[in-house]
Amino acid sequence: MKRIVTIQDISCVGKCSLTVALPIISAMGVETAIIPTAVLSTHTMFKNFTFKDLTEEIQPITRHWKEENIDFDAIYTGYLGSFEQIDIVAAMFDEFKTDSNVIVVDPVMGDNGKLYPAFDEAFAAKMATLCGKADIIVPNMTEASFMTGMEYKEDYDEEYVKKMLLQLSKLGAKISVLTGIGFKEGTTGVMGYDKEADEFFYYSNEKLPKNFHGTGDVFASTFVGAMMNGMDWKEGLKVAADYTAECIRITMNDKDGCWYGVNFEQGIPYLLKKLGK
Ligand code: PXL
Repeated sequence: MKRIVTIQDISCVGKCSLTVALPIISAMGVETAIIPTAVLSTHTMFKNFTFKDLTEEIQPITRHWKEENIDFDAIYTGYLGSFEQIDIVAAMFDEFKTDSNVIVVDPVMGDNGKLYPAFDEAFAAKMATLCGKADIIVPNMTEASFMTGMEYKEDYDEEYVKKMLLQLSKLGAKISVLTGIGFKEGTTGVMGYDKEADEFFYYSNEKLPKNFHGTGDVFASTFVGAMMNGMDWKEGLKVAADYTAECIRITMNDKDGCWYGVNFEQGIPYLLKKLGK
């Protein structure tokens, strides 16, 4: 069985970060180790959330793992809370990188042209350095624009997206993926660029008329799980995009669907079918 580690916060209520990554990747038949970087009562879109930083636990945890000779087929990072955490995670990449494992960085920082409350431009510049140490990065247009200095646009064409991917690839990762990209009314999708193969790849779905929090985490987790099931990055993107769309569909059809996250749990059978399980 493959084993991955995912490094991000645990928002106790909110269906994002670890409460999404752990169940989804585990359900895909992949052992999922975690490093919780902080404990929050909810994600930061709620008011008055509590926050306990766990930065000082990260190095003791990884040091113990080294003593136990534990290694990982993938290292996947999501929401990180501070400059110091990024430095520690970067050092952890150096320690746990092997010739065969894959490092995926989702530089979770914002959406719809704005950074989340905890972040500023200096943090985005720091996150760009972590992206430089990854094999694959999966920002949305907002995060990419803050990391590349390119303008955030809602109205863009294929040429602009390709230009942004080329800029992203200069940060250092082999494969750069932009999420939430639609070229036609009523569609949304992902475009990736493999700089060694000099190849672009685009895949789209119907754009559903509602946005939910945590869909980026559902997408990135599924993408990592799909690659751990033997899919290449392009197949992985398709499965992740399809499952994310299905989760939104299920949530919209649920009259009790909540505002703060998607019903990814009820989409698990769909996901497993996609994997042929
Ligand atoms: O879904 C991304 C995310 C993860 N973790 C925390 C968040 C957010 C988005 O707002 O607040 C704590």
